Amino acid sequence: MHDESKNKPEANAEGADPARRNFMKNSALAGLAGAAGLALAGCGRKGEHGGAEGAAGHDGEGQRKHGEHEAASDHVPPGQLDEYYGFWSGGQSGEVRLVGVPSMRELMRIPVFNPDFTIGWGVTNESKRVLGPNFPPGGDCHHPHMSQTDGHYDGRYIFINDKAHTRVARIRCDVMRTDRIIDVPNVQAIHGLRVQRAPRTGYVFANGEFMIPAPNDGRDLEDPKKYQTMFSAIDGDTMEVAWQVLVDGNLDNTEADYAGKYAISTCYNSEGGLDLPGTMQAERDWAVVFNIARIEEAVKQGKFKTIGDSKVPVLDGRHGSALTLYIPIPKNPHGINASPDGKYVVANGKLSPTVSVIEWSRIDDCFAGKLKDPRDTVVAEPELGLGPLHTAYDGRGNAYTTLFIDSQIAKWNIADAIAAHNGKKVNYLRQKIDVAYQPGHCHTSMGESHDADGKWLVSLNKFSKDRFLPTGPLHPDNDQLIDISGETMKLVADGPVYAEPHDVILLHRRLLIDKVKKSWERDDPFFAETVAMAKKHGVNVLSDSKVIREGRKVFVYMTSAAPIFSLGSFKVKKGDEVTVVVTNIDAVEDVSHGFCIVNYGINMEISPGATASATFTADKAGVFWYYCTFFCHAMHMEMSGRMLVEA
Ligand code: K7E
Ligand code: CUA
Ligand code: CA
Repeated sequence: MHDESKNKPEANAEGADPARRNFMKNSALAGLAGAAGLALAGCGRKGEHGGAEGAAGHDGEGQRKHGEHEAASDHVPPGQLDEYYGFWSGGQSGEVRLVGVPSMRELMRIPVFNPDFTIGWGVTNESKRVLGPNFPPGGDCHHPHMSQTDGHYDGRYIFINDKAHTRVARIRCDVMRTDRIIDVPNVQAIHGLRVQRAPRTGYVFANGEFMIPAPNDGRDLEDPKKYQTMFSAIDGDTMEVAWQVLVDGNLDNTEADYAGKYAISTCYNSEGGLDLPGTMQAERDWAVVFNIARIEEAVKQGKFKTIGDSKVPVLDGRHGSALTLYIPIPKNPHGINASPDGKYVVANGKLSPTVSVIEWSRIDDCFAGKLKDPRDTVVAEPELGLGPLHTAYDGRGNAYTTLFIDSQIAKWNIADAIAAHNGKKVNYLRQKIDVAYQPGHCHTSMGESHDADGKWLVSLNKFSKDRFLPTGPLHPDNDQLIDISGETMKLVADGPVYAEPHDVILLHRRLLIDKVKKSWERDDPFFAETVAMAKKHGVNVLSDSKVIREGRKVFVYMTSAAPIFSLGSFKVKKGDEVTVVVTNIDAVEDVSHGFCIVNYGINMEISPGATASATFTADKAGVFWYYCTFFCHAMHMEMSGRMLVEA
């Protein structure tokens, strides 16, 4: 179905056997369509190379034509810094990872929804204040997005969704730590998540994916017609849900414009189906646009209801509402991505080989009544290949769309796609490059902002299959780095990753390099509550070593300075509730300590300037050593002490 001989040398590198590529493609097709016993309607290809005849998509030719351009190197010499920081979603691991680009070196992991013993996330009181007292065992995060001001990344926060437990989290970029996690009421499974770009973030937009009864308290179980979902706007400063809009259908991915006027979400289940075939009935589902000014006005005028215990204003944005606009899109659309020039937003067809290019200004016209048919907001619908999922941009007018089933990325030109839509004989397809294998998101450097710089593209591939040494039945994902700085895309590197990064943002280091703190400030809110507790006990955490008893509660205060804890031992009684508070008074950059109590399930990281605490019940009598877990000093092994628990 596809001439593999055109593959560029890098795609034919060792291990990328064309026959296997076809196998992957066919099995993915079977998985998508076969399971439902349905053909991929509308997926017939006009030619070998998608919809464009005589395509420059024949990338072998393209490469010869522009052969001067050498692929940029991913090599970053020892001691040199990467030019970009990537925030990788950790998917069902629940964490976020900080990765250097182009080296693809992992710099840090930031626990978000997952317990993490390295830093005591889920162990320390400070983390439990973020996670909540009864935090669930993990999360499923897909979409990390940095706060913006006027369409530029502003380096304040990363926001990320948790599909598994219907939550949204915020990560502080100055200390790379999660500082807020909230539950979103009235919906189930937050999937799509984006930030308001202008005037600033502002709102964080979050899609409730699955449709449920309202309230979901046991009523209407067998009455799917009553199931519904909502679009939520969260105030990114207070982390409170500002309002919710009830929609028809479900909600998949979401995106915001560059003017601060709209958010837009894809819906793949306009049918209200309860199973796979049920969601694949309609040739078109839709993208729904949310008119932010009108919604805010409706909230002000009290045109909302509330559901159950939640106080969040819920507005009706179903068909016929003045708050929303439903734009028909083929078929089961998935990703939705705004172009960095602020003019367009592209809905990716998934079960249609097309993407739909929507012009924001025509959405203005639609809401103003100047355009009657919402479909008239679609100014191009280029055919790109099988399984378009997500689109990224280079800031030079080109778009890059992942083709899940074809295992390719299609580079296409937006202006030419619009011209072709208007009947001009132009070829919008620039190139297709093979990736290994089955890409979900792709992302370009600075590509979700006005500052899209078109240097790098990362393709987040779900399957790695034969690209790496076997790791047992579970394979790593494969993130591929592609140089997009020239006319043709060049595959530069493969990087195995633990499941499952859905999405990533690539930020120039200038956004963070001077803003990230190298030690904690003493008045940091992250541990302010713990310091306030100490103060109430008359303890100065920077200098005092004290054991304070209040009935069955014991508070143990100590400092750490390499290589000693200020308390060599402390004594409690079996059954006491013990709170250990450790303050790292080492002011030396990078001298972090850990505090682990053996056989007690306690470990916490205490970086320079930090105060950390953990509370537990001393339920075992005996001698229990505590020790430092971060190798901090030549005498690190000796950095220890004894907790004496009296029977
Ligand atoms: Cu396509 Cu959750 Cu953005 Cu996965 S989503 S790929
Ligand atoms: Cu402190 Cu090791
Ligand atoms: Ca559908």
